[in-house]
Amino acid sequence: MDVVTIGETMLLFTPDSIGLMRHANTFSAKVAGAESNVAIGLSRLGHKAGWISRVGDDEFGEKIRSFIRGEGVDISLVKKDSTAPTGIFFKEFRNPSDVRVYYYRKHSAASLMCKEDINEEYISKAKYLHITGITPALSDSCHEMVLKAVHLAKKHGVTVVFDPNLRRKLWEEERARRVLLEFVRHADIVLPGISEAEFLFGSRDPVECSELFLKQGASLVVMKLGNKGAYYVSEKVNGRVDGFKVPQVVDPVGAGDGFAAGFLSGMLDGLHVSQAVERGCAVGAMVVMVPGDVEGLPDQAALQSFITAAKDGDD
Ligand code: KDG
Repeated sequence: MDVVTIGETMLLFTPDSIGLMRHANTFSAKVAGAESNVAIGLSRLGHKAGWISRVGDDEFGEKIRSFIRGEGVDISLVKKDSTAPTGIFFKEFRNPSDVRVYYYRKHSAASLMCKEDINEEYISKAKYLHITGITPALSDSCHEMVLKAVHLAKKHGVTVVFDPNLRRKLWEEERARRVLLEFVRHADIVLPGISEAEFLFGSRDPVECSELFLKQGASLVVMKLGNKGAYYVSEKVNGRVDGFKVPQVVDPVGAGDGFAAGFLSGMLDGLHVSQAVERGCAVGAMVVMVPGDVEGLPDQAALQSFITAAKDGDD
C-alpha cells in the first residue's frame, strides 16, 4: 500500500432541501468518513490505499463496504461487527454558509475497534500511515488502537501523517487537547487547520504555530489556511502556496480530507513539497464545489485540467 488509514465511515444523510432539518421530508444517502475520504481521494489519483475499520453487519455497513471497495480502496481489514450498528450522521444546510452535522454514532461498530484490528504486516508494508484526531475520540479502545498503529509504523520506518481533525462534538475540550498533542508528538507530518492550531496553541499566526508544531517533533508541518491556501515548514524548506479560487463553495465538509489526499499524492509522486501542497490546495478546492465529501474528489486528468485552467486564469 502507498497509504494505510484507519477510522470510522458512516452513512451520511443530507436533506434534499435547504433550511432547518425539521422541515426536510426527503434525504439523500451518501458515504462519508474523514479517513476513507482520503483513501478514496488517493485511489482516484492512482495510488494504492488501504482503509482499516469496522462497520455493523447491516445494510448500511454493506453499502459502505461496497462503495469504498468500488473506489479501488483495499478493505481487507474492514470487519463486520454483528454486536453494534453502522454509525450514521446528518448534514444540515441551514443556509449556504451555515452547514451543521449531527452524529448518531455513539456505540457504533467502529467505536468498538481495538488493538486487535491492527495487523503489523499490513502497516509495515505501507509508505505512509494516515491517522486523524477523530478515531482516538471514538473510544478508549480506538485511542489504544491508533497508538498501536503509530508505534508499529515507527518500528517499520513508515511515515506517520496526522491530521488533527478536531471534532468538538466528540469530546471534552481538555481531553481533546491532550490527546491531539500526544499524536502531534508521534507524527512525522502534521496537517492542521489554522483553527486547530489556535485550539492547541492559542495563536492564529501560521508561522508561529507551525514552529510550535515542529518543536513537538514533526519533520514537516503543513498548515491549511482555507481559501488562502497553505503554509508549510520543515527544517529545510518553508513557504506559502496560494489557494485556488472557486466560483462558489457548495459544501465545505471534506475539504481537509481532499487536501490530505492531494498532498500525499504529490509526495508519493516525488513532487517538491511546495508542489505537493499546491496539489492539496487544488483537490481541497475541487471538493468544496460539489455536494458530498467524496463526490468532488478528482482523478489525475480532472486535477491537471483544474490546475491548468486556474493558472491560465491568473495570467
Ligand atoms: O472530514 C469530513 C468528515 O468529518 C465527515 O464527513 C464525517 O468522518 C467524519 C467525522 O467524524 O466527522
